[in-house]
Amino acid sequence: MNADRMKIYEKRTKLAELKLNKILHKIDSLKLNSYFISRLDTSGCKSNFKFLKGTTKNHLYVAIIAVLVIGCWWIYSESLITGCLFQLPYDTKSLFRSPEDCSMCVGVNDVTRLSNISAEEFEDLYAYTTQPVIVTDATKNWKAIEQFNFQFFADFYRNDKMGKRINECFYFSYKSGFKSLDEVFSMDDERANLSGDPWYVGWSTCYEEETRALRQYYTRPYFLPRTAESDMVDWIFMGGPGQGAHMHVDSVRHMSWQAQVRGRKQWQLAPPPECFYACRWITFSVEPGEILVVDTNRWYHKTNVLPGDISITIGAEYD
Ligand SMILES: O=C(O)CCC(=O)C(=O)O
Repeated sequence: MNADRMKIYEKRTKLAELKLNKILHKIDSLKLNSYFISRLDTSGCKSNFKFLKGTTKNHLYVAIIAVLVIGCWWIYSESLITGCLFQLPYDTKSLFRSPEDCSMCVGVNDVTRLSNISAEEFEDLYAYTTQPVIVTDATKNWKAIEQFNFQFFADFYRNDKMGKRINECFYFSYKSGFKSLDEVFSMDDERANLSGDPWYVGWSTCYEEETRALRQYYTRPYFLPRTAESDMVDWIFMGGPGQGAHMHVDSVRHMSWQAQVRGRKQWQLAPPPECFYACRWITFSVEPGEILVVDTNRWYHKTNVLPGDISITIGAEYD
């Protein structure tokens, strides 16, 4: 700053100081309280915060209200299908997912039931689409159909087969109250036989040897595309009638299949909230021995075990 500008600056500061003192004296002599001071008309004052003035300020308010309205609508529409206003932390992912192109669900009104389909045809028509499909003849000769039950998994995880190692990867307790697979396989016989408090749990395999050991009881579904790979992780869901998974959307890497090894389970698929007015909800049940293929990353889904046997499913992702 040069000397002249410095002088002007000092002069202006002095002047402002004098003016301020004058105003303070006036306020003092008039004995005004803070309420009156706060109501003084300061519209003549110059402000550097131009973005907060006049129409621009109104635009800011409108923008804030619009963001709030859109945010509330989004949370509300998510809550319509999930039944909860907030689901933290697992489902927060769904709040931040990018909006769907509703062509994923327009015209998809039901599940398609198939049998005796070649891997090529399945790949061309269904494998990577959003059309949910049930293949009815893909678990023939699976030992799992005969042998999977509560006791099988209790022995598998508690006894020698897994070297007493309890799985600690993904575990979903739903409303069971069991905090770990260890607790699941320590439940009393009454509850395990579905005569006590209802329960439903899900988990993924964790170790290659665990997946390999389980895969001796089932094989890769014959209809999957020949080039499709599955990683060494399988998913198991097990529990009694009236129980199931709450409405949610997944954030897994690939498409997946799920075989209904025992029991019957009802599925409800909901379009993403932004497609509510363009698409329909779909409800269907999967019977023992059937395999469901559905894109759970795009369809919101909820399950409910139907009356009768315990429901046990096994599934995996494929690319
Ligand atoms: O099978 C179930 O009950 C739930 C399955 C599920 O939520 C999923 O695969 O994402």
